[in-house]
Amino acid sequence: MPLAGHNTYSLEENVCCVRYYDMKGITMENIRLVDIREFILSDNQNDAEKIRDLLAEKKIFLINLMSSPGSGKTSLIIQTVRQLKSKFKFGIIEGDIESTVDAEKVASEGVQAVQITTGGMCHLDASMISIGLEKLDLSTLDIVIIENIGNLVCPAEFDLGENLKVMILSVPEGDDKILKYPMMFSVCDVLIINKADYLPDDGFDMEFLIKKVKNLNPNIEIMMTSCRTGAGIEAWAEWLASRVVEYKSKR
Ligand SMILES: Nc1nc2c(ncn2[C@@H]2O[C@H](COP(=O)(O)OP(=O)(O)OP(=O)(O)O)[C@@H](O)[C@H]2O)c(=O)[nH]1
Ligand SMILES: [Mg+2]
Repeated sequence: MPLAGHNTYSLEENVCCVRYYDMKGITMENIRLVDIREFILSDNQNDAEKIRDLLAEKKIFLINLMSSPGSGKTSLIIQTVRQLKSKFKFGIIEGDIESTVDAEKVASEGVQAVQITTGGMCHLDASMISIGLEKLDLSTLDIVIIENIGNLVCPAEFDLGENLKVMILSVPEGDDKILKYPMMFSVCDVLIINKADYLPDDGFDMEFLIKKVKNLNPNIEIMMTSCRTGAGIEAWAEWLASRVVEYKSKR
């Protein structure tokens, strides 16, 4: 049976969705399907468990920070470090496709920083984090923050051995990202709505967003910040500090 073409279906009244697939001339008889996704994810899971064990032994709290490009990941790391550096020692693993720009910014705050450049891959995986951790002096650290590649899709799938998955959504991105990238919202422990200095914004319906997020992920913590004005940063830092203290006391 030829698979070429597209199919059309109705999503809601008045909305027609076209799902396009371009496999001209290919038939089921000449396709051999090799699903490597499961292998990749189970390998990753093994690496992630090793990281979790290693860091538990050293009482280091690991945060995986994710968002679209430009939502404020590096800015939030800098603000968090400034708020908490008298209490905790930080190490930062920066993930980017190219450049050392973000590692240079966070290192200028006086923290250990490692830049991982993936050269094109759109997410970090646990094997990359293991390499990054080798470059940090773990004996001196309390918290490691991973700044994942700016992307709301692939990073959601990869366990990095973290204790906390945090995502940032910035106000200018719009309130509809929950509809387009539900997986990211469903796997995270914390949602930070950043660039709150853009509020009020007629195009951003906070009530709608929070209702949708809570329906999808009832246990998620939602906080609002502005890395520009500093609003909400203290509350976030205090909340994080209490989580870290609790984690360390149980190890
Ligand atoms: N108005 C406003 N601008 C912000 C805020 N937070 C960050 N920015 C600005 O947004 C831009 C991107 O911030 P970054 O912290 O570099 O964002 P990022 O998520 O690390 O970006 P990538 O690493 O490129 O994905 C910078 O110009 C910041 O100064 C905020 O709360 N309000
Ligand atoms: Mg950044």
